Amino acid sequence: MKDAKLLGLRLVWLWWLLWPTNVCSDHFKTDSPLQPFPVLKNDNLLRAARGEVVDRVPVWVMRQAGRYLPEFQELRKQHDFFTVCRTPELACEVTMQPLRRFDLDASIIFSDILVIPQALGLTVEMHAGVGPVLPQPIKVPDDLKRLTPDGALSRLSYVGDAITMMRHKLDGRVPLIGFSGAPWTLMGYMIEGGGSKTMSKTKAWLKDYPEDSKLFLNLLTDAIVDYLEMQVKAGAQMLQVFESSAEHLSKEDFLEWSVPYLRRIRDELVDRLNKKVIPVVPITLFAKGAGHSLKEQSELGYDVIGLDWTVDPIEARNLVGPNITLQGNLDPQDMYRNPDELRNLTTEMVHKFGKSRYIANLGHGITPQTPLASMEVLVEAVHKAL
Ligand code: 1CP
Repeated sequence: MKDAKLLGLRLVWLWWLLWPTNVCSDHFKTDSPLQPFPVLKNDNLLRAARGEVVDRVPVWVMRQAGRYLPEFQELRKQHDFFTVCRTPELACEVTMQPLRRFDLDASIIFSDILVIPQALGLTVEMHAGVGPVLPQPIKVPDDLKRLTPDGALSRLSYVGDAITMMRHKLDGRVPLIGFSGAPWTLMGYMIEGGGSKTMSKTKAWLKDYPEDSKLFLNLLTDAIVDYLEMQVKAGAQMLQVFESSAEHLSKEDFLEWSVPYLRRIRDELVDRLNKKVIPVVPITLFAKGAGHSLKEQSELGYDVIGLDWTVDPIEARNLVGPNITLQGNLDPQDMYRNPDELRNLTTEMVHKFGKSRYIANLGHGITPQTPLASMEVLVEAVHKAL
C-alpha cells in the first residue's frame, strides 16, 4: 500500500517534470526542441511564410543591421568586422540595433556569408570601402586541397552561440532568421578573392574544370547543410539562403550551376531535421537576378522566394502559383526618394503583392547612405497599406 502511494507520488512528480508547459509551451509547440525559449509574441513573419492569415504584412530589411545605422558605425570603430561576428555579445548588440529604432517584424542574426569560406580554412579580411578580401583564393583545382571541411562546423559554433543568446535577448518580440550564402555565390568569392563585377575567373572554372567545379559546389553544399542544421538547433526560427551572385549566370547556367545545389540544400536539411524530430523552419531562397527562373525556383521546395526589384510582383505571383510566399522587392535606391514618394511606392508595392503569402522587404540590401527616416517611412507604409 505504502509502495503504491510512493509510486503514485513518483508518477505525479515525473508527469510534472515532463509536461511541456512547465518548461515553456512555445518551445515545445513551435520552436527549437532543444532549449526553452521565450514565447513568440509577433509571429506574422512565420505565419506569412506558412501561408497563414497575418495581422499585418510583416516587414524586415536585408542588411537591416549595418552601415546606415550610426550606432553600428560607432561600434565598428571599436571592433573589427569578424570580431563582431565571433563575439556573441557584440553580434547580438548589432542584431538588436535596428529593432530599437524601427517596428520591424523580424531580426536576422548578425554575421556574414563569408564565415563559411573562413571555416573552410581561407583567410577573409574585411577592408573598409572595399568589402571582403580573400588574399589566397582558390585559383586552380589543386587548391581545393587547402580546404578543411573536417571540423568546419565546430569552427562556426560561435554563430550558434550568438543565435541562442539572441533568442533570449529578443524575449519573443519577433522571430530570428538565420542564413547562409549559397554554393555558387560562395564559390565565386573563394575563386575571385572578393567581390567581382564579372565573375570572370569563376565562370572560366565552370568551362575549364566542370568536374572540379561540381566537386567544389558539392563540398560547399555539404558545409551549408551542416551549418543551417546547426543554426536551427541553436534556435533560428527561419532561414534564408543568399544566392546573391545568381545575377552573373545565364538562365541555362543558373539551372546547371546553382539550382541542383539549392535543391540539395533544402531537401537534405528537411530530411535531417525530420529524422531527428526537430521541427522544420520555413526557408527562403533569395537568388538575386534570377527572375528568369521563378517557376524553377518555386519547384525546389522553399517556402519563400525572395525577389529583387527587377521582377514585377503580379508576374512573379503568376509564375510561382498560390502556394509560395513572396518576399521583396523595393529598389534600395527608392529609399533615397522623399518621404511622400517612398510612401507611395511602398504602398503600391504592397497592394500589388497583397496581404496573403507576402513578406515586405527591399529587393537587395539597404545601402550605407540611406537616411534613417526612410526606414521609418518604409515600415509604417507597409503596416498601413492593407
Ligand atoms: O565594414 C562593415 O561593417 C561591412 C559591412 C557589412 C555588413 C554590415 C558586410 C561586409 N557584411 C555585413 C553583414 C551582413 N552580410 C549581414 C547581416 C545581417 C543583416 O542585417 O542583414 C548579412 C545577411 C550579410 C550577407 C552577405 N554578405 C551577402 C548576401 C546578401 C547580399 O547583400 O547580397 C553578401 C554578398 C555578403 C558579402 C559581403 N559582406 C560585406 C560586404 C560589403 C559584402 C558584399 C561585397 C560585394 O559587393 O561583393
